[in-house]
Amino acid sequence: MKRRLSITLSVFLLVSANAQAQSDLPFVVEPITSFDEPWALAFLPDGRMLVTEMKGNLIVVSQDGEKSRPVRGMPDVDYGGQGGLGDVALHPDFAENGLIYLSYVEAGIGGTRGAAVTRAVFNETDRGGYLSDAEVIWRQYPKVVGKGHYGHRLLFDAEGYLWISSGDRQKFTPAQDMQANLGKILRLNDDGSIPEDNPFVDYLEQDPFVDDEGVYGQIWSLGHRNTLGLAMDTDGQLWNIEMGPAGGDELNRIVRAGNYGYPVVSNGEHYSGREIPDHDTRPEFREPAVWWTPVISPGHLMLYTGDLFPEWRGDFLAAGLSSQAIVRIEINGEDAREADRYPMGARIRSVVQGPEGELWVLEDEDKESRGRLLKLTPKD
Ligand SMILES: [Ca+2]
Repeated sequence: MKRRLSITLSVFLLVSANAQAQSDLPFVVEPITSFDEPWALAFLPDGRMLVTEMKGNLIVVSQDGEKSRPVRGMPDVDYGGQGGLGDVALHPDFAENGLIYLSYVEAGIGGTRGAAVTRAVFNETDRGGYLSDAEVIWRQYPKVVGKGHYGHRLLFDAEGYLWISSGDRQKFTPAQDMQANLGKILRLNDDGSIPEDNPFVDYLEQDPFVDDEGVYGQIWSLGHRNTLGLAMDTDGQLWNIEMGPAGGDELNRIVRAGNYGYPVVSNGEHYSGREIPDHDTRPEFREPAVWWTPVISPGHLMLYTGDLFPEWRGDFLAAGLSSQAIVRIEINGEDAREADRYPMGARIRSVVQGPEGELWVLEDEDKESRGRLLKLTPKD
């Protein structure tokens, strides 16, 4: 009897703690619908959204939660571990060419895997739609065994370049290996070709011992672990947010040809307990603008530019998985700092700004996190 009372009391305290946290938030949280392990969300010009589900489905969803059937003609996705269908991005001229870009995991030979990016025309129908003219424009190289650290976020900049984050695939050293495109941030033309002004297009001339065919030309920056967020600030400067190992999540201002030091340095340590020297021991590598221990586990990064939360304009919002929060980060030139953190009570996979400046949030689906789509609007 006593025990039951204490359980009842605990539940009551939990519920009221949650209610307390919600009442402190500067926004109203409205659950719209839910998905099967959602990963990414992108707005169509008409205000509806494309949502990816890790098992391989792409769904069109309206702002009131009406979902289409899965889009047909999708790539063959290798689902498992941290991988499956990943990001979705619209071509800057989507209204004219209908092109969308999808990142996903594809299987290789001998149990290997790697991320890939396909672009295809999205054809809408009453029931959902289908992809046509699909073409794989990028692949992780090399494919390796394991199911983690794909990265594979996509971002178009104002000049129309496609940025891809490529994770280290939990293999550490590829992040410093110029013959791999793992552990890098890459800059491509919209068809996957290499921009002539990328920093390492003439890398062969710098190192005669590397393969004469390689991925050098794609590379913009290196020494990254697992970048799950890419965003431009109001000046058009690229930043990334990446998962650290045990400790040491990083927000970095990404400069041309910059080396961010992983796995040589990190403000975290290996999960095995083995130490990794901190950033301040090796000044030749670029230090993070912000780092987090304990970690926030960033799943996504966006720049807020809307009118509904005017005091947040020019700030970044990061989706927090293990931290179960949205983290607001103020940018000031080359510096940044965590300005606030909003507890959401679930692992947050992605935060995207809607057409009116409202926020659309995807929860992860894992344990108590239910894969819901949430709409956030200001509290009066
Ligand atoms: Ca360290």
